[in-house]
Amino acid sequence: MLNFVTTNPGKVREATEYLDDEVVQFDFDYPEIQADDLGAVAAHGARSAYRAADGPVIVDDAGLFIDTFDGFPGPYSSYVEDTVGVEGVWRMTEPEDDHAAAFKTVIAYCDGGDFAATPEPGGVDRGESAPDERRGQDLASDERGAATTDEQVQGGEESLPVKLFEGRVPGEIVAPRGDGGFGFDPIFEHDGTTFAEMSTEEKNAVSHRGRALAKFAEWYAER
Ligand code: ITT
Ligand code: NA
Repeated sequence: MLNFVTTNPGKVREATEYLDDEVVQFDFDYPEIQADDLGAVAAHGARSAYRAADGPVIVDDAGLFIDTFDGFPGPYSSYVEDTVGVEGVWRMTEPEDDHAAAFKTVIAYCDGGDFAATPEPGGVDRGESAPDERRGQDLASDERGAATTDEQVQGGEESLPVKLFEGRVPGEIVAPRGDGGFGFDPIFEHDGTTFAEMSTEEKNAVSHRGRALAKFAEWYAER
């Protein structure tokens, strides 16, 4: 059994499609550190949640990055959804010439152990990934990557190893369409369709979370 640490049932629905293991929503509002780095937020969340949970945990920290605003709202997406709102983000972007954006997510996994003995998955996206996804791949395949080594030497709570998996999807900010999905899905268009117009399966096949989950699921199957 895998605990998905989130207050967002939409994320759990998406994860369930990927994992053979039972995925349970662990509704634990972990303290989100102020950081402009999704990986750092997710890693910190996974460590604090692991201490409160019974078994392995994943935390997924995501954000909407709008090019013309230099990536805003990015790590502050949750706050912006609550304040400006989804429709408001569309109105902010509409007058701009460039509507390009991306969703990104980082999944952080923690089970109290280290990862040295777990084989890396062979060839997920290998050779055909965009620069950003390659970075995700490298991050995921570095068993003692930035989020673990540096923090391990500090000892204490921060010594719990965490493994990170990234996903990214490019798109455009558009006027809201569709009733599916959650969050900013109605204003995020990918290949002519908003995420809110897609089924969970269709969204997973192209989404940031789908990509990160695919990498995670392949690795987790070996664990
Ligand atoms: P947890 O932190 O409890 O998991 P959350 O919904 O706050 O739930 P995030 O901080 O990762 O999750 O998400 C930041 C914001 O981005 C939040 O407003 C989400 O609704 C939105 N978001 C995340 N993933 C999304 C997706 O796949 N589609 C649309 N919006 C998404
Ligand atoms: Na959050």
